[in-house]
Amino acid sequence: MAVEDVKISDVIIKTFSEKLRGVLETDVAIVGGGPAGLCAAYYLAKQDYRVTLFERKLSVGGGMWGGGIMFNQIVVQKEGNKVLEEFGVRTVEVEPGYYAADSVETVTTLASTACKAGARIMNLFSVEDVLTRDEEVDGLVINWSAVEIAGLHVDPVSISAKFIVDATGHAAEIARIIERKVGPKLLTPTGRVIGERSMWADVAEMLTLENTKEIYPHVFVAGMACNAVFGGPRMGPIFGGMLLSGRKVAELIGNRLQRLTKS
Ligand code: 48F
Repeated sequence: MAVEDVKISDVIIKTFSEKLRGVLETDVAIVGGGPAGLCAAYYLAKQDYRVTLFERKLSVGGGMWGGGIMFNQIVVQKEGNKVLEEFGVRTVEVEPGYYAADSVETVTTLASTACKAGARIMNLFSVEDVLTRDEEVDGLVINWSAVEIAGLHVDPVSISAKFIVDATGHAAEIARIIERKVGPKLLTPTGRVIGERSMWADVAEMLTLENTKEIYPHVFVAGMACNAVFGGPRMGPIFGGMLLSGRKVAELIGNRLQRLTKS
């Protein structure tokens, strides 16, 4: 059967418009499609919540593709390995307690599993602001990354979300937007983003998980952004903390959504 060029366009425009309209109201909006964001998306979608993940770049995966110094291998510890096993990523215990995985297999499996569980992944979108009612954050302001990159003067659109996850990595962009625009009212010791410290993998892994929490009413932080917000160290190419943080934020928000449904 011959295919008509204009019909191909029509199918794309029709289905994408439906997809975009479908994310206007979401239970959880995740900003950033690195390992923490992808993991959070999967565990929330698995609980049947409406989850939308916005990723600025063409591809999701964040800092995982390149492993360490572009050697496309990642390392996780025992707890992180259990998460990878749940996703079906193949790992090898190279030294006791040090598991290695192929970074490309890991990213693609996390993304595919999150999509198949029902998470909607919107790549090429940048979150440029939060939506506020007085001081309450109840959504996000989104625009095409191409608009941002080209510096075009084009207005964004908004989406509403019951909960938001800042999984933007080192930049902690959502926390910084709230600090700048709403005020120094983050749930950190100073009310501000404290800023990431130098490399110390052991402490960083522990603190990433410990600091996966609510940083402003209805706004949570996950992954490397936890360390930027709460002043934890960075950790290099060990990714267990990212995966466990994504799973933890999904549990925390899942509990809150459950309480909302009951009340
Ligand atoms: O940086 P990233 O991979 O964050 P993560 O999930 O994992 C951190 C590790 O990759 C690594 C590490 C582990 O040892 O230290 O750095 O915490 O992924 C963050 C994603 O968020 C996107 C960005 O393009 C990246 O893919 N992002 C950042 N700001 C925005 C955004 C924004 N405003 N809107 C949309 N996407």
